[in-house]
Amino acid sequence: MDHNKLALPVGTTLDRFIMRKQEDFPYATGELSQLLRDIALAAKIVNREINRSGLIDIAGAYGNRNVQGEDQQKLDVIANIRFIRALRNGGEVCTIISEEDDEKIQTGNVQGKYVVAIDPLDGSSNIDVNVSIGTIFSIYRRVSPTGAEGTDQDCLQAGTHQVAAGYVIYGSSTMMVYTTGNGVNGFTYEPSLGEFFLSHPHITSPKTGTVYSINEGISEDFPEGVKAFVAHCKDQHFSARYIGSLVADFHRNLLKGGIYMYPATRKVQNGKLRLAYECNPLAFIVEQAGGKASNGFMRTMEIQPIGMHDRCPLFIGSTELVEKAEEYMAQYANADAEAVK
Ligand code: AHM
Ligand code: MG
Repeated sequence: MDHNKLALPVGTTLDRFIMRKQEDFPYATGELSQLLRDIALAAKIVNREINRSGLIDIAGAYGNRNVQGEDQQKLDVIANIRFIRALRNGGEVCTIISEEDDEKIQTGNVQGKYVVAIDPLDGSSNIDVNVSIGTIFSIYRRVSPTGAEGTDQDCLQAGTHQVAAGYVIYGSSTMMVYTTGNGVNGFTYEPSLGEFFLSHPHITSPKTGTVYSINEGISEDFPEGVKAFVAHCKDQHFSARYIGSLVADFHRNLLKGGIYMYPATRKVQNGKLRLAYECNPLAFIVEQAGGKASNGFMRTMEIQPIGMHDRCPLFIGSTELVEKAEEYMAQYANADAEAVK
């Protein structure tokens, strides 16, 4: 009897995969590996909270208290607490930048060699309506010497200095996708085993696609270059797909081909998305998968941040589509510059 057929192998766990990758670098100390495992553990806990959120709301519907008598907290706040706790306990991270906190967070681990920028739960307006949401993270090696708290300089590095980046999508299944600069791999969560398993090895993004993702409801406020590019997409009979959850829109376009855009608008003149923990990590992933990320004029990862919560326009996805969008942006650059004066 073929025993393999009776019990099919379950595959490679995320932990094992991270360990194997570390063995490829003989001088690696294992700290980055541990840090990735810390993030995966926090993601499992957040996944559990998200899956229960409807039930918790029912239990806490009167007076905003849950069954334990604790005050209800919004899921994005809970996710923030979970990730910060995991990173603090892990010991590898000296400083964290989080979308949920104005100031940088010092973990107290002054020997930690890494800085993490994180959006603990992106797409929060979708939480209450059961639509996919995500966590996005970016990892840098600190530039200041260990032995003291992380500095502004550690936190304000251009995206090209990222050593790893990834996202977790809490969707029809939960997945973690990450890169350490050597390709992109995706892992699907198996809830009954409590493990992420390698399900999408070596993700490569199609060079082009037929999907564009943008909030067209505010198209009157778009720069002329974006209006012209969207008209081009329509001429080509592309499909419009926009969930309003960056990770979900990005993930679909990464796998199937397409472009996601959040341009500057009249209301948000630097775009809405944040460079450190939304644009740069996804830019690192898309480039590693063969795609492209730009602010319309230059490579996202080469932008020098000035503040930790800087915003930046984002055009991200299949290379040919991002390049086409950049062509239109260049063509209308003068008209757009006049319009904002
Ligand atoms: P958030 O960080 O407050 O959740 O906002 C980011 C989200 C993205 O996930 C999404 O792509 C975008 O905002 C949607 O914005 P809009 O509603 O303006 O289209
Ligand atoms: Mg966000």
